[in-house]
Amino acid sequence: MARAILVGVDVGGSAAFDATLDELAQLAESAGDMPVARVIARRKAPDPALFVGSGKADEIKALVEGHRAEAVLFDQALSPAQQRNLERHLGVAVADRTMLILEIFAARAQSHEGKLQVELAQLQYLSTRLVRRWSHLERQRGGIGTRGGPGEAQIELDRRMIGERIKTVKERLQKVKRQRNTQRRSRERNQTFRVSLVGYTNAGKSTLFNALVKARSFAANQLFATLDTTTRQFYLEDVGRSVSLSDTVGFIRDLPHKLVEAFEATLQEAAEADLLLHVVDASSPQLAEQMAEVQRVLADIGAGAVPQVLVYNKFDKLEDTQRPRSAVDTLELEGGVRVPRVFVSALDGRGLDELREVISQAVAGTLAERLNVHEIASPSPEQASSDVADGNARRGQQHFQSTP
Ligand SMILES: Nc1nc2c(ncn2[C@@H]2O[C@H](COP(=O)(O)OP(=O)(O)OP(=O)(O)O)[C@@H](O)[C@H]2O)c(=O)[nH]1
Ligand SMILES: [Mg+2]
Repeated sequence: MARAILVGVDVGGSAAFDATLDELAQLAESAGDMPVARVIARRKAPDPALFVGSGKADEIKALVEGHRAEAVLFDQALSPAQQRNLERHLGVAVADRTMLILEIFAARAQSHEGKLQVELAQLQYLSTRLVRRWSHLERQRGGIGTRGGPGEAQIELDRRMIGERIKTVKERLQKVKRQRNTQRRSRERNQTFRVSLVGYTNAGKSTLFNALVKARSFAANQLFATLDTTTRQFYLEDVGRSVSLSDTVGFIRDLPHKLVEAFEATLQEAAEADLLLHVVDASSPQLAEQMAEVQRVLADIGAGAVPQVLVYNKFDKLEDTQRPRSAVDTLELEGGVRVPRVFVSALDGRGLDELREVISQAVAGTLAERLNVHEIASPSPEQASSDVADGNARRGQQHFQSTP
């Protein structure tokens, strides 16, 4: 475990800036680091050389020495030059958010395809930079490590080797993709109704997946616990047929675009689904931002038009005042689309019957009709977890018992 200093830079007062650095801390821990101090900086624009100003850089250096830290982690993306200059200035490994996400992905990938996808994303990231933190990857490629910093000639050589490796990995991925397409076509012939779980990382997708199909998918209080897609059949009594349910990789703010591209095959699962269960952590203070981020990624991967059900999970963690009066209602998304919303606790099972019923209605094609008939006032996303109208759904009269 490397002792790490966390740095967040608020550039131009961005709304997405997380002053708590809590998510960065979670990412760091998931990547195997131990955060020992947090630093916040504000700038109109990033410094081209060091990202932060030189005064701030010295402050960080003092913290590194004071805490005997081995790494400095930035919540924002660094350019290759900034990263290299910072490593020289601070004398320790410097990583940004993208790098942490890639490390977590690398540690979690299980399937052949998942591993290839992560390797490709890591190589693409590395192709523009050489960094201390991944010196093991450089050594694997025959590089000289980073003591004293690699020379320019070495960097050129490494770049050529990375380029070749990227080509090989891409070819292998193509092959896996062809196999996957064959499997998909056979599924299409079966005309299985496909449901995909999507949502922000740590929202509880795998826990919900397990609760619905009674399987044992890996669920943990870590970011990106799930990387590879798992699919199971699951029987709906109401409509007397099985549907397939897929658990997928979680989304996160500023998910690097290259990464999304690399995970295209995995995310394709979501884009081709007949129904998306968008799982949100209803107890998260960042609920609105997380939902908006997921909608953005969904649009990005071509899944914007797939019918959605919002699943407000972790109901058990909500305060009494935040609890809805009915288990099922509807919510208007940005852009005016009205979607059903179900409150559940994947952990204790509350709301799962209602969720199964909503899925059944989607399979039977009666969900849209239900939405048109019952109009309600729509709360803004900020109020989404507390301001819940009732009596909007056919069985909206079902109320949750308050917890004992
Ligand atoms: N209190 C409470 N905790 C929950 C609930 N559902 C999931 N959790 C917890 O939330 C954490 C994350 O759950 P996962 O199911 O791994 O979440 P995920 O969305 O699959 O996360 P990634 O695969 O990392 O994207 C775990 O510690 C779960 O035990 C719930 O309904 N209530
Ligand atoms: Mg998961």
